[in-house]
Amino acid sequence: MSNILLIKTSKSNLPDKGLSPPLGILYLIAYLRKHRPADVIKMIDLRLERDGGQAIATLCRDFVPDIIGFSTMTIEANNMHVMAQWCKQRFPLSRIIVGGPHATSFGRHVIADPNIDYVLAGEGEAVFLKLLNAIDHGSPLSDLPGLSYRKPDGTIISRAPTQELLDLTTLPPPAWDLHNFDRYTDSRMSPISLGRYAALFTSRGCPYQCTYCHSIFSKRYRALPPLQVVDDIEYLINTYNIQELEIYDDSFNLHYNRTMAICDEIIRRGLKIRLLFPNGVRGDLLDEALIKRLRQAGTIYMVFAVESASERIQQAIKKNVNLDKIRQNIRIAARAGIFTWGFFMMGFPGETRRELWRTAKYAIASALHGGFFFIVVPQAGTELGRQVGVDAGNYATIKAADYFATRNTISAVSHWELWLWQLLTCFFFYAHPARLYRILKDYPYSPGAFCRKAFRRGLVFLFVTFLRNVSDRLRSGKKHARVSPVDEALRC
Ligand code: B12
Ligand code: SF4
Repeated sequence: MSNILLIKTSKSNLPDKGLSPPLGILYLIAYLRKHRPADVIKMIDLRLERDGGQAIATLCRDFVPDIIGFSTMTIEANNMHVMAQWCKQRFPLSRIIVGGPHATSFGRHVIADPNIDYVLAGEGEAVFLKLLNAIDHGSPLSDLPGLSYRKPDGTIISRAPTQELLDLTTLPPPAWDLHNFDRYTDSRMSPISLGRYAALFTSRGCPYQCTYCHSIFSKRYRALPPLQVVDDIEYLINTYNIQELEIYDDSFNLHYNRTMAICDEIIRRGLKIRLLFPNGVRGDLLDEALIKRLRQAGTIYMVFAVESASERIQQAIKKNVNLDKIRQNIRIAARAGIFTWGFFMMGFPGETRRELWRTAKYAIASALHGGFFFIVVPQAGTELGRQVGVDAGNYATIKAADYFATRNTISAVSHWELWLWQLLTCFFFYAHPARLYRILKDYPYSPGAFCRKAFRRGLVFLFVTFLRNVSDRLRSGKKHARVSPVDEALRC
């Protein structure tokens, strides 16, 4: 039996407005409860706290953790190292373990921190359980997949993530009883939604090969059967009074019949739920019948992940979506009453003015209600990261890679110009009179809610991003006028 404390890290000590339920931790807890019922488990989400150390100290007033697990994205890495040091000083006998996307990208570098005992990469549930059992029994750790650790002589051992992936039907739903839904109502992934919500993964993994994408859950697609998905949704509605559900799957609509069956079952049971897909759908796998069924099942918001409207870039990044089909499906979805959003990425390797213009034109002329125009940030552990040399060696310089600020460019234009493309595309996209009219007409909530959202999420965000870009421009302008693809891609 162990006392376990799981911590969702934050990127700063300011409460975060763009967040979502800490699903990674909630899944781990549910799994541990099933397989190690004697453990006492506590959790804390530092994104909701102003002073992480103080919050942990309060939580651990009568609780000495044997195990402290951090769930961390790369953008939160600095703060995680600070918190790991704080925890090691306060609880010197605790074992400190780091998991999550950052551990998956940078395992060997994270374990170089002497305050951290183990790093676990990839899908966490089964290997975390194995690690805890091995620690309890003093068994050897050398064959645990995904584990990085230091041997007593200081040598670092680091193993590739597990290929023995979980059968999702055996995975208990997230430990929702530990989640304080009220504290998350104001912050979420979807820019438009309102009300009490939960988030769900109905499948893990994605078989496509997009070069910029992570592979935390591998390239093998595993999905829950439709009835189990709808049981989970019904449970959330009945037990926690959920009005909205954000679905974060990497490839929710990969299987047409499964998607249709989920909608049919929601409709058959008469569930009152608003569905949102803020992590995107594969837009060219939809058709009119499925879009209309998704709408009937309660879908109010859907993101189409287009990324680039240049055929050359689509091939280079191995996304290979059918751009015409997506354009057509956006129109169908918008007409069906779904608030449609687009994901676009600007600044792929060697991307030219002409290619940036194609993407801007595609977005502006589309029937989308809204869109995000992200700057390409190569992630470690991805094919794109390897192409531009973002893997080993850059760790010390990585602080935050921000999709909304161009501190670097790997494209064919300067970072100043790339920023201008992002800014102008955004401006002409949102200043389009037809789009403004459709936003006001189709917004799924009240006009008052629209004004509050537009102000808080839209204008404030744009203003802050603008200031951040200007300050980055001034700082980096002093260093280099034009940026080399590799090291500068990560310089903050
Ligand atoms: C929802 C989401 C968001 C939400 C909330 C993120 C959050 N929870 O903090 C929002 C919209 C705010 C967001 C924003 C960003 N996101 Co995001 N997001 C996601 C998304 C779609 C789902 C995350 C999730 O809930 N996963 C479900 C759970 C079950 O998975 P998990 O957390 O990975 O946990 C599993 C394992 O990692 C492991 N594990 C996790 N924690 C622990 C802890 C221990 C101790 C152990 C042993 C194991 C373990 O076990 C878990 C179960 O198997 C992922 C993509 C994806 N499919 O995962 C991207 C993802 C996490 N985001 C990513 C990025 C880059 C960002 C941004 C930095 C983008 C940007 N530049 O603006 C921002 C930064 C946000 C910030 N803090 O400022 C990257 C992270 C890459 C990295 N190396 O860090 C991902 C992987 C997508 C990608 N592009 O590759 N994001
Ligand atoms: S970007 Fe989307 S479609 Fe491409 S591999 Fe990642 S999850 Fe799959």
